[in-house]
Amino acid sequence: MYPFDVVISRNIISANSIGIHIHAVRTYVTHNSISYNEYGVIYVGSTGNVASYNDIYRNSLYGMDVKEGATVNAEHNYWGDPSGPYHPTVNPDGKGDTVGGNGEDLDFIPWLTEPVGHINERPFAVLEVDKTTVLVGEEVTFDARASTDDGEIVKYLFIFGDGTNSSWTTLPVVKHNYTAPGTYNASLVVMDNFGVTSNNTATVTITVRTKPPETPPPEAPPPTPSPIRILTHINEELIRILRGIPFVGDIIMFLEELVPGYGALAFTTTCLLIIIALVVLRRRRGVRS
Ligand SMILES: [Ca+2]
Ligand SMILES: [Ca+2]
Repeated sequence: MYPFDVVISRNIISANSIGIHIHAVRTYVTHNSISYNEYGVIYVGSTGNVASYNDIYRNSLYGMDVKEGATVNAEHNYWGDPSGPYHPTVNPDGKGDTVGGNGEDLDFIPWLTEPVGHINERPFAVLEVDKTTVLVGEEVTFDARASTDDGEIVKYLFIFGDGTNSSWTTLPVVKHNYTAPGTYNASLVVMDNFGVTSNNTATVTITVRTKPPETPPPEAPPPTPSPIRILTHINEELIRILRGIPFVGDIIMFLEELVPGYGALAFTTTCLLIIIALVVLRRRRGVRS
């Protein structure tokens, strides 16, 4: 298109360092959405440019700038706010993108108070996990589906906080496991269909614990004296006493001969009543005689 060397129209130019860098050519820039770049449009050393009916907004440093004697007629653009672009002297109350120049080499007056086309909003990232405390090697599910945008979220970047990430992926749900114990701040960045990325903080803290050691075999309970052993002990004492008694001692010794060793002890309890009965019987006889 005469008198221009280049026509740039109907593009979405988003999320770059410099959206359009024009050097030594005469350009006509129209009906573009130029947003979320650091610099929207920079003209270097070329004169007679025209830029009209563009939406130029939310470029972080400059919406438009001119360098090395470049000139541009930049009337009738929307700069992100009805108050126009910010220029420190020509329009200090402008709340839109910042413009450079001296007010003549970059002529932005008049500006549009309404956008020409669609104003894209930055996406908002929301990160959710199925659990925040896991063991080493245990799988964690990271879910970005609660993220929002005015348009569409097309890519996700999960940063796991352990030095690894998912790379940009179209999958909104991914799984990851941690190989070492510790506390990890996982985060999420999402990208919309304009290529614009979220800039809100979407983090989740994951605590990873060491696997517990194999459960040791239960310790044997301390030995409790068994009733039988106590009984045996009593019996031993009893036998010692009984041995000293005339006649009774003879019976004991007879029983021990009959069933040697502990067998005799087993007998004693059973035989105790018999022995006592014999003693009592003998005494009665003694009383009678
Ligand atoms: Ca003008
Ligand atoms: Ca968007």
